[in-house]
Amino acid sequence: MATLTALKALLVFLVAIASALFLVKSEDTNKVYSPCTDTTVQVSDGFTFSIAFSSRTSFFFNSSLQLSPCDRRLALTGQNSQISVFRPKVDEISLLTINTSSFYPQNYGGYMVAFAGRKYAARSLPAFVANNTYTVTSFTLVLEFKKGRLQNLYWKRDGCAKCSGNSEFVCLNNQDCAIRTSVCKSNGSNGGSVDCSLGIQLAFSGTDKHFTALNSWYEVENLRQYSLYGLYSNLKNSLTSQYSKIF
Ligand SMILES: *[C@@H]1O[C@H](CO)[C@@H](O)[C@H](O)[C@H]1NC(C)=O
Ligand SMILES: *[C@@H]1O[C@H](CO)[C@@H](O)[C@H](O)[C@H]1NC(C)=O
Ligand SMILES: *[C@@H]1O[C@H](CO)[C@@H](O)[C@H](O)[C@H]1NC(C)=O
Ligand SMILES: CC(=O)N[C@H]1CO[C@H](CO)[C@@H](O)[C@@H]1O
Repeated sequence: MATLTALKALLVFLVAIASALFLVKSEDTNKVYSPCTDTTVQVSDGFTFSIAFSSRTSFFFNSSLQLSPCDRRLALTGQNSQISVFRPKVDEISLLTINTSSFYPQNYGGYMVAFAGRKYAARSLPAFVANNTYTVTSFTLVLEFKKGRLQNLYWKRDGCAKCSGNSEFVCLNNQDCAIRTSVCKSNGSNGGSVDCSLGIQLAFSGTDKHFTALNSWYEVENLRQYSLYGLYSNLKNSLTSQYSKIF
């Protein structure tokens, strides 16, 4: 009886250690939840950044200088724009989705910019998403860190590798594979049956605040950019297999 009690105690102890290890491993130590505040992160922290949708010109101050949407001089809030906030885990491969069943990017200027930080403000170049003729649904965004601080955000293009051989697709500027907006549900009652929701594949590169290398970018590159869509069941039907379904 005594040994049984001891065994039970040992088990409880082991379980406690196991959950403590688990907690340590998955703990999010980043207390910054605003995309317009500076922070430094480590692997397994959450990291908050944002994507703004607006016209291309609205991301430029005085028509020439591209500023972060966090910069008040842009006055994006006074414009026709929308903001989405995300908090992915650092160095974890994530696929962000923006459902366009009630949000039409073409009605908000049709371009997007990813951004985070204030004093160390980083922003991507504006990427074309949609107008009444074309919609781009697949993107890869690389978040580059140095000692845990975000340095750069950039769109990684694949030169339309997935675009050839389908007449409903058009390669825009040798970089984005676009579908005709007229076949998208997001073109309202004039539209077609395709769910043209946006998929944004994230990848992390550089180093975290303990100089640990962030490797998810290499994983994405080696797996090939779009193979991951198949792992996400709700997107499998909407982003990739839909294409073969309708053509
Ligand atoms: C805006 O740009 C013009 C010419 O490009 C320049 O003369 C002017 O000083 C700029 N204004 C500001 C506030 O930077
Ligand atoms: C978007 O939302 C609609 C309606 O809620 C849903 O039917 C559709 O599957 C969603 N698309 C994605 C990609 O999650
Ligand atoms: C839509 O965007 C494409 C690519 O940027 C451009 O070539 C085309 O002229 C645009 N169409 C309209 C109606 O704005
Ligand atoms: C809601 C919406 O974006 N409707 C557009 C559907 O496509 C036609 C042209 O193909 C546009 O004129 C509509 O504005």
